[in-house]
Amino acid sequence: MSSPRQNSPTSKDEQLASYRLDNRGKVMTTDQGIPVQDTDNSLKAGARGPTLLEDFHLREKIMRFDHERIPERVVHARGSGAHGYFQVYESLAELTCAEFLADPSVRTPVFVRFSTVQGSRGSADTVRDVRGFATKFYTGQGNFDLVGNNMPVFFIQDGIKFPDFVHALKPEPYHEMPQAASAHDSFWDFVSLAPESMHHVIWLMSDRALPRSFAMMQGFGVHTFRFINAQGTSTFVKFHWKPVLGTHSLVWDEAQKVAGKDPDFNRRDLWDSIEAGNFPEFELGVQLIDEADADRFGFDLLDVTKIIPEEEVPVRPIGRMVLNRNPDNFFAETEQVAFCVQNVVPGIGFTDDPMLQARLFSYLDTQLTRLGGPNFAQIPINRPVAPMHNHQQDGFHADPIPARQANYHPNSISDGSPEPAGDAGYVHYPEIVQGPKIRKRPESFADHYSQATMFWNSMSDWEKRHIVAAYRFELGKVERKHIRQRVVEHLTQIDHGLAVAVAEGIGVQAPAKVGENHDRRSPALSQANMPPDSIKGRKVAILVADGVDAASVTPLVDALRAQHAVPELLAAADGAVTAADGSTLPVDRAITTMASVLYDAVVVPDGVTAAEALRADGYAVHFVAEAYKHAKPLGFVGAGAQLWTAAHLPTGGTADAGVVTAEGDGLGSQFIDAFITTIAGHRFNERPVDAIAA
Ligand code: HDE
Repeated sequence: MSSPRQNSPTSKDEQLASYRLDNRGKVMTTDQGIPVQDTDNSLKAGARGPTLLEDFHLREKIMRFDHERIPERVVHARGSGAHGYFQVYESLAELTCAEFLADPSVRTPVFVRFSTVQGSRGSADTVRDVRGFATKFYTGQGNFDLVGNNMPVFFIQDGIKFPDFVHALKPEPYHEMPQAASAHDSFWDFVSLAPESMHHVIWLMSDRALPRSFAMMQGFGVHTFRFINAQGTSTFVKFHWKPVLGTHSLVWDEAQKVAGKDPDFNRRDLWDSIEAGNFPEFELGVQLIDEADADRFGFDLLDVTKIIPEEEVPVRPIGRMVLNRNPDNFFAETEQVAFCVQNVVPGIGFTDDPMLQARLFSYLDTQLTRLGGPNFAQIPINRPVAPMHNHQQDGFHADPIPARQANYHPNSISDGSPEPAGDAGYVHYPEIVQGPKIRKRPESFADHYSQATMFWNSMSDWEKRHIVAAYRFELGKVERKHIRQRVVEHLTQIDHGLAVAVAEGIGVQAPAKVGENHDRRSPALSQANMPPDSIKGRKVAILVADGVDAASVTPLVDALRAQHAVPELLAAADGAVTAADGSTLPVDRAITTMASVLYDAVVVPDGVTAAEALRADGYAVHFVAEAYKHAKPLGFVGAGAQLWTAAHLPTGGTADAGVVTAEGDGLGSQFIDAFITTIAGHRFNERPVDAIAA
């Protein structure tokens, strides 16, 4: 069954449709197609007697159940997928011979999987972590997999260190704790012994590690790739995904609570948005660098711990991706999709980045264990829409039936077919390489701190506060003091003030100052510089009780819905409330089944009786206080303002930031407009919230 608001099906949708299984109105059979008499009672010798081995349905049913699990991904185990399409704005033929980037009229089908890195398949969505952002483009020239993250750098410079890094990051091997968290000794031990990680670690300590939604985070190809055009000219390229809804984050206390209240928070948001027709959209952009210019940056483009600041090389928007269909089945699609970094189409090539090179092996290799053999490309979600012909054969689960033909090349039995395409096929960029075989890191990879400093310098005050708090939280969970100390010794190389602020919170010696902060910054890195966006997909809780003023609810609900936000009425019990004018307002959720952390904004409407009932309900008062603490937009209408007082919220100056009020004579469009603008502002981190007990 497809989603209600799906656009016209892509070639991939059509291909997948032929594999769709529809059981409705059908007779139950065994895997062999034999009709089943009864699936609730096993075959026994007498109703109370022993079960008979003869019962082939019982044996098959239990056998299939016993083998339902496959190994979860060794990293990025927890993920959520969506179908959609990508369309280029204008031909990029002068840069690349990739056909899907040449024709603006072509909609290339895509399947995207967003993921966390550390946690197991069943772990919570809102942990502090990097998010995977992997896209499979089903192009007419075969599959192109852009397997990126929501942060533009990586922890290590050489893929050979990846197993060590992941072992240190994952739960510690003696007791398998902690789950889905970097706040433990082995992670901080490793990163403090591998200073190349410092740039990525500061990103991880920032709010970028807590995306509000998969549709509100950036994506990056991370490595430098190549575009190669028809003349064989290569241009270095960095890929960027920019979310149309803007880049927005949760705050850490909120993220931790969401992990308990709704561990599926990001997954649910993605699913619900697509079902509601609020399709997540991303713009694909590229930074293009002539190979001849590659040396001008003061760092190495092959070093994956570095970014090219957008102010130095602007991101050129090249196309748009829309995610408009939820998968039909989680296992068949999201779990079995096999992204492989090696999957590139003509016109896109690799560089010598040693991380990229190691990945070219790993992704192909890991699927053998994960998907049970070499034929994983035949699983429907992995099949290209481009035709597939070669002499690779057999192995577990081989689908096609090569019909009476030669299985080698060259041959004369099948007219020599299939024939390689020659230069019309994929041509590896003929880079000239030479050098002694050595295990060495180039000198150009040696600077581990200056871009971490640039990131720190580029943050607003509240972003800096969040970063310091994150280091303090994480290091506060590290048992060994010498590891904490070693980390702050690195931080002082980034910024002395940062190191001192962190040291003060974790009971270690403040390190000495080593050199001056270079004061370079890249404003594009700060979320504070990203302008407010639409309120599409934002969830708004409206707290109601009997006696609520319907006139301060209904127009607001209508206005929010018109902007594709998701207002919900919450009351002490599910069902409906009776408004002051005697009308009935349906309740969407009982307040006790939800929490403020599951909403972006909260409104308390007018109505004296309702406000009195709400202020006597500790859950409702806490709801308001917590939303305030988490810097969320709040709206109080008329008597609803009693909740502000009951929650002991401060007033005046920055305390009022993001709080919209209206007098009790109904809802003017002024309140609605102001509230909508406030929701678009997302969070008001300048509020003084330390004293709020929530
Ligand atoms: Fe991965 N990574 N990775 N990685 N990675 C995997 O492949 C690996 C790296 C990324 O939704 C695995 O199919 C090595 C960077 C994403 O299915 C595995 C190295 C970036 C996903 C693997 C890296 C990523 C993976 C596990 C160092 C950002 C999830 C299952 C050389 C550019 C894809 C799988 C999905 C998954 C190996 C580093 C992103 C084990 C060896 C850098 C988004 O093959």
